[in-house]
Amino acid sequence: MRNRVFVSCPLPGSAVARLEREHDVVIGEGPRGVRGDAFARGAATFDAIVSLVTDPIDASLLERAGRVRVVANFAVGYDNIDLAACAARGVTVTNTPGVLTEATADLAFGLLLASARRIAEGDRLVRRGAFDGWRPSFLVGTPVHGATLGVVGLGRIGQAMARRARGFGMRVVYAGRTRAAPEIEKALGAVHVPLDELFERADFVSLHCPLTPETRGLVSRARLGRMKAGAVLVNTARGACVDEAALAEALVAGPLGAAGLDVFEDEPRVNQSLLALENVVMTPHVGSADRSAREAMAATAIDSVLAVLAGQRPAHPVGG
Ligand code: 8YV
Repeated sequence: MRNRVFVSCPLPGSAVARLEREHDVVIGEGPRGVRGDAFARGAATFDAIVSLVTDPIDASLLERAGRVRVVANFAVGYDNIDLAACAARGVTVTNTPGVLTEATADLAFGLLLASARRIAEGDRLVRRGAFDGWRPSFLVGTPVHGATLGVVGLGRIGQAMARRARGFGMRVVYAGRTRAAPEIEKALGAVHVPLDELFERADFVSLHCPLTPETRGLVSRARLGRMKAGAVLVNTARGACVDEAALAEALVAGPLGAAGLDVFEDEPRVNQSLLALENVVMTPHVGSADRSAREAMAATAIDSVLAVLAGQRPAHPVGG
């Protein structure tokens, strides 16, 4: 039987064409997704939704879309989805873990290097014609080799980040809800430490945790205050894990030396005080934005929809 599927926006690759062969697909209007007219017009008729992190899936949306059986999030994070509201209506929720691990770790390490070695600042300087000759103390940055990386959340992406750090001759400490298996700790040379100690010991702190009530505001004013002078924060997880106002202050008054941010508290809005700072490198939530990762995310999300609509268990259910 053909079902009706709402796909939040056009997706890369051929996965949506595959879905269209079996079901009727309505594609939303770019970033408006479930807030757009295409969704509003068909809400009561959709059996499945492919959502983005920018689509809030809550009780009131599910009320309007009463036929929906599966919400397949085109992301590994699912903090945009009210899992309890979905469970209450028997709606299956899925995500796309695994396929974006290396891409996200690549960007996180890129932000680490760019913040430490002032790459974006140097680029801006060259472009405005301010490169007026070599000097020993010109644009000197933070050493990466031999420094300590603190990984918050040693899941798939945290581990991929730790592997990159080892390749650059860094020491790795980590903190997180769950302790990694001894063989993972051994392979990565990663030492488990309490969260506050991580902030005190690390030269670089990189966030790889989901946004949950426990991790909201995890990088608080107090924890920023515990960081080493000149330390660097990298965030490719979720903006709301960081108190952005406190971060901006710590970048101006210390102790922070720099930050590399791919995510923001109130996307797509970016805190004005961060925009004014030279020692922040910012990218617009592009952690998973490499071609193969994005095509694999689409394929994974569409496979989940096809499975649930065929009465099968999807490969990546979340929330039970
Ligand atoms: C996505 C992400 O690019 O997977 C996640 O949780 O944050 C990114 O990989 C973004 O969510 C787009 O849906």
